[in-house]
Amino acid sequence: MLVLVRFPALAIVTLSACNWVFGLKQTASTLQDADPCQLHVGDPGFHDEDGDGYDDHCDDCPTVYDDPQVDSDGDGVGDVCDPHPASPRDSIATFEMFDGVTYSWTPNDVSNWMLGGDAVQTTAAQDATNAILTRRIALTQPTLEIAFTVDDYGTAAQVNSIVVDLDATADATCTAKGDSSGGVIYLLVADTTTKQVAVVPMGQANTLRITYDSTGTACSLNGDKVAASQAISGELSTASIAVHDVTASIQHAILYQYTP
Ligand SMILES: [Ca+2]
Ligand SMILES: [Ca+2]
Repeated sequence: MLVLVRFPALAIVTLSACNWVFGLKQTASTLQDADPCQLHVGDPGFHDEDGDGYDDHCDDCPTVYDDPQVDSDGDGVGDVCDPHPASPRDSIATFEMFDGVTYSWTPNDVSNWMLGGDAVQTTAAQDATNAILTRRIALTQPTLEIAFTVDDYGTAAQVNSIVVDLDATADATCTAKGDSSGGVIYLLVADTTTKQVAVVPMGQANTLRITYDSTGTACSLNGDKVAASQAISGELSTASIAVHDVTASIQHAILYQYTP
C-alpha cells in the first residue's frame, strides 16, 4: 500500500543496544522493548535492508549483504562497507531506510517527495523541481552512501543528475549525471574531476557513495570510483541528496563517521 507522508520528521536520536546512534527509524509507538538484535524475520519492528538476516540496527553493514559479519579492524563497521577497512576508526553515525511512516531527512518542499515501497520518491514525472533532502549532523570526516533508482531520466537538455553533498558547497559533492536515454553516465566529484562510468539503466538500484577524509573527496557509483584531492572549505554539518530533472527513488541513506 502506498503511504503518502508530506511532513518531515522530527529528529529523534536514540542510542540502540548495539551502541549505534541512528535517525528516526521507529516511532515511539513501534519501538520494541526487546533488544532489536534479538528480533528475527517476521517479528514486529524487524527490518533488514540488505536481506542478510541481521536487523538493520544490529548489522555491521546494514545496507550491504554480509553474512558472516567480517570486521577485520574491529571498529564495528563490517569490511564490505567500512570506508577505511584497515583503520579501526569508523562508525555508523546514522542511517535512514525510508521504511517507516516518517523519515529523518528534511525535504526542501514536502510536495516533492513521498514515501512508499520502502523508499522515498520524487513526485513529479521527469522531476524538474530540484527535489532536495537534507540532514543536519556534525561529522568530521564523513561518508554518505545512498541507494537510488532512476525511474525516468527526463530530457537531454536538462541537468539529469543526482548529487550527494557533505558540506553544502561544491567541495564535497558527488554527482551522477545521465542523459535522457540513460546511455551516458558521468561521475563528477567536487565539481572538478569527471569520469565516464557504467550505464545505469532506468529502474535499476544503484549505490552512490561519497567519502571526505584527509586525502580529499572520493566518489563511487556501484564501486566505480573517482577522487579529487582539494581541501574542503565548508562545514561538514549538512548532508544533502539532490535530484535534478529526473524521476528517482532513494532506498536508503547512511552516514559513517571517521574519527582521526
Ligand atoms: Ca549487512
Ligand atoms: Ca571495520
